[in-house]
Amino acid sequence: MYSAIRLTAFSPRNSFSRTVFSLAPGCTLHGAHWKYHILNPIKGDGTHASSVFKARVIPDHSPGKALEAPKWALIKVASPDDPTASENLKRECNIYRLPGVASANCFRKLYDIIDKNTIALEWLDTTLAELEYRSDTRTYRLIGKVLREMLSSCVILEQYNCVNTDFKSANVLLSALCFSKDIPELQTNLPFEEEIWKVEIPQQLRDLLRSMLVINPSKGLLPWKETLIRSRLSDWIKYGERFHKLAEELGNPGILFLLPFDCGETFWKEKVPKRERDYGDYRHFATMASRVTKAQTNLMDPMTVPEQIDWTLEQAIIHSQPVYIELPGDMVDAAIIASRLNTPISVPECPPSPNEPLPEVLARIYNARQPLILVDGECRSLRILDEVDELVKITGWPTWTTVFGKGLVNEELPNVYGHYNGSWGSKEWQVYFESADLIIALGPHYTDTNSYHFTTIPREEVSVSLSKSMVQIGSKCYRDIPDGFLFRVLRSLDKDCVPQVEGPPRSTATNVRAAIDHDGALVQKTFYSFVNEIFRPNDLILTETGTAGHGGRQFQLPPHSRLFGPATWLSIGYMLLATLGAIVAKREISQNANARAILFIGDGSLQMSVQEIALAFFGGDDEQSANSFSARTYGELAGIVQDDRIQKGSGLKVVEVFMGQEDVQGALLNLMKTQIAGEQR
Ligand SMILES: Cc1ncc(C[n+]2csc(CCOP(=O)(O)OP(=O)(O)O)c2C)c(N)n1
Repeated sequence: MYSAIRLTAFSPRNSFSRTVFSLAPGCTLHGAHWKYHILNPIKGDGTHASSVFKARVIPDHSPGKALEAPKWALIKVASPDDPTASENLKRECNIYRLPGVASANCFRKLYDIIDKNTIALEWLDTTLAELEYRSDTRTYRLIGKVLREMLSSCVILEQYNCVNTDFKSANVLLSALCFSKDIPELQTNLPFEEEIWKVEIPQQLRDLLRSMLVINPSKGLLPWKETLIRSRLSDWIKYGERFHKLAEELGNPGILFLLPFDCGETFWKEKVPKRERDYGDYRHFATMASRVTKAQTNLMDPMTVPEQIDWTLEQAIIHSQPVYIELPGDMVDAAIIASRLNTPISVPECPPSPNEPLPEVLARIYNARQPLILVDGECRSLRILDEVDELVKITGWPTWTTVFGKGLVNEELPNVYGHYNGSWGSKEWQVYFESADLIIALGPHYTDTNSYHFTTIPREEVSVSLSKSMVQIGSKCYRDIPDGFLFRVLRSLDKDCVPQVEGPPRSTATNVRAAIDHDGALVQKTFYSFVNEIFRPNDLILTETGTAGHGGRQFQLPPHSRLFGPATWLSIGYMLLATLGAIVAKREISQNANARAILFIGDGSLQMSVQEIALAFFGGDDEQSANSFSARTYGELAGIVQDDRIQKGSGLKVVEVFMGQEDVQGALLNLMKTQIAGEQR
């Protein structure tokens, strides 16, 4: 783990020397790894026997020197006239070079020994002495980290029979990542006791700082007295619930030390930082999400944020399931290291399982007499659309989609019939479907909306279903099947053994436009076929819950277009926002500023999120009033569809169409009739 808290290797000294040896800003030092361009001298805390400078590191690109260079370094120079300072610098180097110290994150890195009086060290932005205490969770976390790094350093030094005799806040170096982006101005260092009484902090924190941060070199680390621990223990028990809450919030039981026992309720409510406050527990959302996510993470610590985000996204990619990343309010402006962005998230490959039912599936295919393929919506998240396309083309078998699967196969292929709507569609299709002896169901998603109230789910005994990590043949389930099963089926398939079959007649494409009465009112039954002609390849087409979602099932989609319709939860108001998001993504991915998204939405649903239309105005180059249309008849709609502003214009276009209040079709009509009958009883 990258840590940005470093301790300096201490430099024991017999006397202080005030002789300062100076380097001129602008001069360049040559080290074994890099060159160092001196910028300016650094003012220390007055206790150092050597001079220090900030330097810019000049990378060395010559062969064999490809070591990744940091941006800055600190140059430390001992005066050549001061033998004690030189001796101290030498000792300091020896300590930095101890293998345990050199490899530990808690010590500053030694970059180069330039000569016997000059060394180059890692640059860190500030020290603990310069950091202003704030009563917030980030400061508490920082204290926890400082303590951890300090104690780790003691353990490492102990291996070499060394102790750090120079613990002080000016020697605890911090990177800007540890705290707020604003590094405070240098402040005068007052003696510790005076300093901590200047800020309002819980008594426990004072105790902690006194015992842990201020080390008396002659006495070492002072342990708490047994009597003190006894008295605190009863408090810890008394305030157990508060402790538990804070420990949960801050992710560390170390908060035990910080619990303010000696202050009243007001202090607890107003001063102790806790996200919960009086506004309720924000983590309820994370808890709720935990039921439907594959992985969750809570971004509490800037040091670990990049790894946490990458891991969580990796889980989403591996499992194709939702994940939840929790971003506490006080982390929004935290700086983090961005270097991981250079490496794409890689997903480990799974070897095929020896128990997967490849022979069984192939046998079903070769022996089929009346087969069909049913493409459902999960194929997209299974990332098998190329394989689905190949299977549909290789077999030439009759292929239907579910509602959710619509748009996932090329509807212009001769063996693709469109979406299967059971008893609401062609009788010949229904007969073929219900008497099929093999249905290859790809990416099934059997909700009531997606299966015409469960009436179009294939019979289990004739089905071969491919889901995430599962293959089901009849009633037998094969679990833990690695991704790529359909790919392996295709590679093993002997094309000459695939039976050629005759499907039912395709629907005769009637010329809807010609059959429509020009002056007639717009009706659900023919509206969707009528507007179909506005679609072009690559369009995004979205249909909101309600009549629009049902009607959109009739669209015949051009190649490479995508249809997003309601398939499961159907929350009205969602599709408008989805349209705005989808078109932004589409334009970015396709690098085509003219890519189009077409939304069909009822007036009821529109009201849920209509204000967001304001967003869509950004990027439009025409006057909006010139882009609003309305139609009540097919004649009016035909004129609008042909209008150049619709055909060629850019920006948002709104076409308002009017239809009867109880004008519904298909499965929705049944629902409405049942509802009306129920209300009349
Ligand atoms: C948040 C939410 N509330 C209620 C519903 C139930 N619901 C489904 S469709 C619909 C009517 C939508 O009206 P409109 O958008 O005008 O569509 P249409 O009348 O054309 O079907 C309602 C209330 C829902 N799906 N989601």
